[in-house]
Amino acid sequence: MGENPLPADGGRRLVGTRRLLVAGALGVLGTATVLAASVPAGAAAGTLGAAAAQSGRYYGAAIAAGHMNDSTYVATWDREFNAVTPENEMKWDATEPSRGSFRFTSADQIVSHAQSKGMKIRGHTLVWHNQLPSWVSGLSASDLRSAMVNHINNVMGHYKGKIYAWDVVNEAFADGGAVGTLRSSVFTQKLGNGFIEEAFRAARAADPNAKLCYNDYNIDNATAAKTQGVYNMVKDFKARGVPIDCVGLQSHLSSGSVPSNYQQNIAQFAALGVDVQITELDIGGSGSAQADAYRRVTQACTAVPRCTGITVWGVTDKYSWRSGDTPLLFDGNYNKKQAYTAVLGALNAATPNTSPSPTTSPNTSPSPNTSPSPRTSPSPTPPVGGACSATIETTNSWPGGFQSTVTVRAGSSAVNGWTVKWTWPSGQTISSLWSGTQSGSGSSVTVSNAPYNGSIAAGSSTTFGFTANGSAATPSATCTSP
Ligand code: G2I
Repeated sequence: MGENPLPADGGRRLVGTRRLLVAGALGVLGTATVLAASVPAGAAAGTLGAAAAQSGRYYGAAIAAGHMNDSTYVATWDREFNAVTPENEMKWDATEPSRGSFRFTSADQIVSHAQSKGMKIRGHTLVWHNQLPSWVSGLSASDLRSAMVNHINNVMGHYKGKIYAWDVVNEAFADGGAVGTLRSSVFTQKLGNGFIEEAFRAARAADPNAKLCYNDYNIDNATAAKTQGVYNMVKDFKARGVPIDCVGLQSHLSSGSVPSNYQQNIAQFAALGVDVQITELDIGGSGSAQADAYRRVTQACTAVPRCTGITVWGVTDKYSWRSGDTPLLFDGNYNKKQAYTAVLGALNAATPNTSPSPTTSPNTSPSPNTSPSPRTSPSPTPPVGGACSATIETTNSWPGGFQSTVTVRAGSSAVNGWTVKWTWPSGQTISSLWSGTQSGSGSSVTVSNAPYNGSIAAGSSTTFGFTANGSAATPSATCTSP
């Protein structure tokens, strides 16, 4: 794979040497410059976001909440970019450091700022072997499956309706080996290769309006084995109706290493019926060589209608994860580099994107989950007053099956342990259940809390979920607490 300068682990070895220059007392948040408004026909736009918007695309940057006290950082983000990806704040170790307890403070900081500026937000990332909290690796297979689905439900649920596209699974393919080889991870070891599909199905149910992406590095060269593996997976998902809407090319590159078939690569993925996004672009180098490489990547995206946007992996070289390579568009003093001018010119030269893609993939086959199915009304809310109550909501359905989320809510006092019961009206059977413990069989269902979600504060709630065979139903459920 000649195009990528990074080691086989995606370059994370570089991270140890990376210097996180924490912005010191640079003052309060900058007064944000309002996102550039639309550009009159014929005029060249003066910022990356406004230039990209002319052809219906976005231009984003990875942002770290820890740098938001640097007013120039925030001002540059606000002025130039109309999209954002939280660099680390939505990862599993950040959002669920211990099982079942979720923390969104840092990610929320980025999301609310982005929303206040009308930016698109990319969610990064739900299932990845890296930046995983240590408790995940100790789980049994069934526990891991339930933890993965629960993680997806909670993180996507928290941001439901706010995220343009989610990197559902990140970097699952191996760098060497035969086409289609997955990297060995806790997910492949315990769940098998089907974990990717399981994650995408759960993700569609959790937020039917977010685009669901597979994201990876070293898949920039159209003919490389790793690229072909991802290509085959996407093709297979589309053929079988597994929900997938986009492929993210991370594109951590260096000057002179942009593959000659880079545009063809974007086009070949797009031809499978998915969007393509350049998700983590940075190109090591300087001067005109770096500018040329950035120009080529930009032109490759704008030449393919379904390449919907570009995100650079940081604003300034100062805070880049590979700052020694000076790979970004602004130098350490926030000066525009030659690469910046090249990108702006290429975006301004793009012809309008005439075929904006639908938010999620159209329903192309009768298979489950190819498109969001409307949520049905939840079961009637039982009176709260007792120790706890439970409501069942259908979150997805397909011919012969459905998926539900059950919300268990504590009444006016805290609950320590709960049991939810209901009766199926017409022969439904549960096929898999997560974040709860099922007992009994037949038409009467009994589910008690999992070891980690039995305690619910007064007035708060927790959820468990399941998939079932039969036609979607929302029977009323009872909840008892010892
Ligand atoms: O490795 C580059 C990127 C490859 N694709 C997936 C991306 O999520 C990944 O991003 C990088 C972040 O840019 C780094 O900022 O992922 C690294 C971790 O895999 C991030 O580095 C971590 C450091 O390892 C931690 O020591 C540090 O506490 O950043 C953390 C927060 O600054």
